[in-house]
Amino acid sequence: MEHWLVNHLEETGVSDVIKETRRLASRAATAVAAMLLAQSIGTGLIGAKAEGTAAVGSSAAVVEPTDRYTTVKRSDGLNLVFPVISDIHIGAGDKAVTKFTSVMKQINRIAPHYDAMVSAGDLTDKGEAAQYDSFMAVYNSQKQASARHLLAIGNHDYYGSSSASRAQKLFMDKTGMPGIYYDAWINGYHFIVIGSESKTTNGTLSDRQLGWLNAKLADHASADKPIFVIFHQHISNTVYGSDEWGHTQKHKQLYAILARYPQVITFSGHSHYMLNDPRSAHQRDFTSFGTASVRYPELESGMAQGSHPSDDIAQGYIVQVKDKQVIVKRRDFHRDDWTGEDWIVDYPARKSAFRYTDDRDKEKPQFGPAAKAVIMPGSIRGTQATVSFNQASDNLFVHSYDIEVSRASTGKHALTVHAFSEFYKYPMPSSLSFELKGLTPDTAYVAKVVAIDSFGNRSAKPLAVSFRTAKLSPLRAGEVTRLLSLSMYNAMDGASRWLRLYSDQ
Ligand SMILES: [Ca+2]
Repeated sequence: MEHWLVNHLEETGVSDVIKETRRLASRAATAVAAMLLAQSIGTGLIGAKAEGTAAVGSSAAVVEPTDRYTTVKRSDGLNLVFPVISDIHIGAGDKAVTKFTSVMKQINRIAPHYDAMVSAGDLTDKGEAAQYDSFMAVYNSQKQASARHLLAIGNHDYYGSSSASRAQKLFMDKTGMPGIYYDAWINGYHFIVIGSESKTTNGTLSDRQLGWLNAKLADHASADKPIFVIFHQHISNTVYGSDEWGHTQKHKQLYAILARYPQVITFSGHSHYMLNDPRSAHQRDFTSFGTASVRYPELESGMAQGSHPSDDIAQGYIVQVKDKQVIVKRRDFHRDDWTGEDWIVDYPARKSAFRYTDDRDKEKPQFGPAAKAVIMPGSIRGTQATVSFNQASDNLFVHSYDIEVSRASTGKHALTVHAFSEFYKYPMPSSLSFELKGLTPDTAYVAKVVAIDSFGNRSAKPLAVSFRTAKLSPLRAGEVTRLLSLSMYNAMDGASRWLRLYSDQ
């Protein structure tokens, strides 16, 4: 198959690809590698024809100038500047267009001369033609015309079409992208965009695409220079959010292909998990960054505050590339400001020098000497009370708290509340309050508050407070009147029609 392809390419006169093919073939040590190589060539150049669809492929392979590998210096001394955003979800409410417009304008102000714009998928909420039109209307009016544009497809971009191939064609027709996977060289740096091939939430990658990626990565790969790989779904078991929202179909194969190149930097979205958390930068065999979301943020489920912080939040990155460093600057677009320290990847890339490893933080959070937990005055009822406490601090990041409530007499566990530190608020509140519900009346309890950092380290010394729930007593007349009028108010809609609230009683 491989020889046939080479012959075919010779006949069609694609000489630089033949050269590249032979170079790669000479490096292919195993039959598996040779197979991947053959697949990669097939996909990159004739895949669309072979597949019977125009929905995949690369336009960059044969049209780039011969000096595309040479680093180009910008006038400001940097080698490359590019914003990375994702999860714009045009169509998800009126706010989507407003926020996208505002983000693009802000980017133009803070990065007035970027070399490329990167978006890691979910351009639209339902992948409908009209949503793409809205997206492109904003994009074309705000984009920097001299820059390159690298847009990835996300699972939501599939939702409006009757088949995957139709969705892919619509994506390409509307955005002008050459495929759902393609590569580009910009200022001498290699960008590779890969794309899920179906609407599945966890992503779908074919062996063909993985083979193509495998071959593309080898093209002039050097530990001196980053290779930027962009896709929608995080690879499972990498960045923050990848455990709940990661790509799980061929994540091991994808990971293994990327793991051969410590200089790789990936950008992925999908989870909408906020980039404040240090786990949004991840290094094990290469570097990964979670890109949060322009449209709306999301966080872990099972927490007291719910998993959707303010809808107004919008985040992304501005990336600066120097000779020996890539600097990833975190942007809170909603605050029009940077957030957290910049993330830095050093080159030449060496795994031993990685800063953002899974085990980077062993230091426990701790409460300050004056910190305390109290029961809010007047909050005690028969079955509940409200605890309030001062926030802890950490060398890196206090992510959340466990509030453990147990019976004072027996020590028996009664309730655990998991709660965010509300790191998504600015400024972060210095103290937090939570209702402790479902308790037994007239019972003594102890509530202990444990602080937890992003890496699971728990404060050694919890804050503790003792309290006793109230005895249940008959309602007083005034209280009955208040509760009744409140219920009646809630039972009528704006047109004063009685709702069904009482009809089932
Ligand atoms: Ca820590």
